[in-house]
Amino acid sequence: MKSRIFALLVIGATAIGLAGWVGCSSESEATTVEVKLSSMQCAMCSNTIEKALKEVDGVQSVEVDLEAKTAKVTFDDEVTSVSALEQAVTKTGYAANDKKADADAYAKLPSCCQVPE
Ligand SMILES: [Cu+2]
Repeated sequence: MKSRIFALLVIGATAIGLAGWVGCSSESEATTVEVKLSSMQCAMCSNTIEKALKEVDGVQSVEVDLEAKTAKVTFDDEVTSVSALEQAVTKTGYAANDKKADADAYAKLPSCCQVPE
C-alpha cells in the first residue's frame, strides 16, 4: 500500500515537472518585435492592420500604437517570422518596416487611410 502511494507521488511529481518544462520551453519561443507602420493614418487603419496581424499563424498578441505608428507583435518564431508579419501588413495596403505597401491594396483603401500628398 505504501509503495503504491509512493509510486503515485513519483508520477505526480514527474507530471508537474514535465508541465513546467513544457511551459518554460514554449515561453522561450515567443518573440516580441516592433513593426514600423509609417503609412498608418487613423483608427480604421490600425484596426485593419491589427486584424491582419492576428490572422497570421503563430501570432500570440498584437498591440497597435496609432500615435507611435508601430505594432508590438508577440509570435512563436518556430511558426512564423518577421517577414511573414511584414507581408501580412503590406498585403492590406500599408507599409511595414522598410517594406512598401502592396500597390493594388493601397489603391483600394478609403481616401482617409491613404497617405496625404
Ligand atoms: Cu485609416
